[in-house]
Amino acid sequence: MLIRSQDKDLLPPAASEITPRAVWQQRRQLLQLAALAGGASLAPWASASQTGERPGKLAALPGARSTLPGASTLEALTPYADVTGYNNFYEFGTDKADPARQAHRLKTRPWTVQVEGLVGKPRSFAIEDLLKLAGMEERIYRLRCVEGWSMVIPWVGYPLAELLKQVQPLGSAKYVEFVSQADPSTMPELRSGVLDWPYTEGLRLDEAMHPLTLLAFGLYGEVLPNQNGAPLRLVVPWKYGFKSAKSLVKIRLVEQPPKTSWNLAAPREYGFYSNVNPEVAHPRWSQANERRLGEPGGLFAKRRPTLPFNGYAAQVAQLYTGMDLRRFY
Ligand SMILES: Nc1nc2c(c(=O)[nH]1)N[C@H]1C(S)=C(S)[C@@H](COP(=O)(O)O)O[C@H]1N2
Ligand SMILES: [Mo]
Repeated sequence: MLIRSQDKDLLPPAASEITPRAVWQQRRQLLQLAALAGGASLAPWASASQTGERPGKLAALPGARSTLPGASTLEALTPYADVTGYNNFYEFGTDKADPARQAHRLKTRPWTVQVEGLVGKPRSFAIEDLLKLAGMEERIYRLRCVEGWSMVIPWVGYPLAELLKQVQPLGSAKYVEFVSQADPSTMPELRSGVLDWPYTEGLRLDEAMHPLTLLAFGLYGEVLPNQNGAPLRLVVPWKYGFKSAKSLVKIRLVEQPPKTSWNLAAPREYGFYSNVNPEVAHPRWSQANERRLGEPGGLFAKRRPTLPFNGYAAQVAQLYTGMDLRRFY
């Protein structure tokens, strides 16, 4: 492995890729246990960068481990190979292996993100400026896909609120629309009518401002692989994965709920809210449990129960007080 000088201090001795994955997973668990036993001051997990994880050989993007409630978990990380090899990024094809095969075509430089709409200071941000806008944090979130599988991913990023504050949302702004890159010269599936392109998603403004809502630039201590939504994507851990739009080019503050690609494609199946909810079945399948990718046993591994709000109820349930979540699915 080529160790560039800027990366050196990220790598504790003997923790390069020569350490087999099983060993560092185990070491990480030991560190977690030690931290737990040691009590208060240490967050109960070792950050990906601290354990020397540089599994993708992409540019380093370290993040200080977040101490925010909900931004950690003791569950085992999903192996890098699954996080980067089993993806939904329909612009590059609908097979789970297509993004890893095709997304190398995505051109992530130059890259700008337009932040506009009902804001006092609309602005276009170069990716270089976005990378410096706020301190990078590492957060370990569960990602639950509406299709019934889940992963545990160490993301690197900062709260979306940090970016939104820069543009000064007006009082009339109630929702936020997120628009992904749509470049027919690099994204083969744009020729198909499988979704309305560009891929568009939306959140209520208070959801977008919630401290758990992450603007992610990296995972496993490195910049995002293209197939995971480089150079920046949304991660909303309490909602089904499709709310977390990849490769963002536009963020627009608006008064009415924006139209979203999945809701347009199948309104009965994909609502605007899409909070993870084991009690509301998808019209074609139950959402009561999930398969954790990368666990021993593969397809035959025991499925685990899906938790309300994907396990983040303590942090986010109050956003929905008084709402009928069967109606607003
Ligand atoms: N632009 C775009 N963003 C997207 C998607 C997509 O097809 N296009 N798929 C979504 C779905 S369904 C999921 S589950 C997550 C998957 O993220 P991951 O591949 O990084 O695990 O990305 C979401 N963001
Ligand atoms: Mo998904």
